[in-house]
Amino acid sequence: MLTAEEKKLICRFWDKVPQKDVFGAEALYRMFITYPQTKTYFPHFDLHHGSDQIRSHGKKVVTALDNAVKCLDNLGQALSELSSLHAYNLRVDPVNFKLLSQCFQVVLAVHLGTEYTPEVHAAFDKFLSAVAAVLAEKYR
Ligand code: HNI
Repeated sequence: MLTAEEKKLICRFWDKVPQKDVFGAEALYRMFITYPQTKTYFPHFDLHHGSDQIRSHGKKVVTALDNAVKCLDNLGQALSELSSLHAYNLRVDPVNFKLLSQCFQVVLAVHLGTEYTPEVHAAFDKFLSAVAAVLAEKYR
């Protein structure tokens, strides 16, 4: 459960994050390089750095996160369709959500430096865990 203080931190921070689409693509690329097993879900993608598919998918992921930040009080409903998609159609092993979350946080830390304070880091980590929990909740 996110506290009221954490929700405030997440919203304030997310508002200030520049070029979110680029960050989404960078997080995906990092995931593919650091955890190559994640590439198995994207056999139909060109996984080279900066490819159109990585850029466009990065944008989709970030748009979903943006929507989630706007619905922190009701993540389950906000992500319900995506949860069904990942569980029933894509069948992504839920361990992978943690991997993408971690990569996304590295991207934020690299680009935002001191603005990504330990408090923001902690709140954002909790937020991404909550998103991952919703995306994985229909697996059983
Ligand atoms: Ni995920 C499609 C959001 C984690 C594999 N994913 C999507 C779409 C969104 C999305 C949005 C596009 C849906 C649509 O077209 O209707 N994915 C998210 C979010 C997270 C996440 C918010 C976690 C924070 N997805 C992951 C992970 C994997 C993953 C960790 C696998 C390693 N996702 C996929 C695949 C697709 C996908 C595969 C379909 C891609 C395509 O276009 O064919």
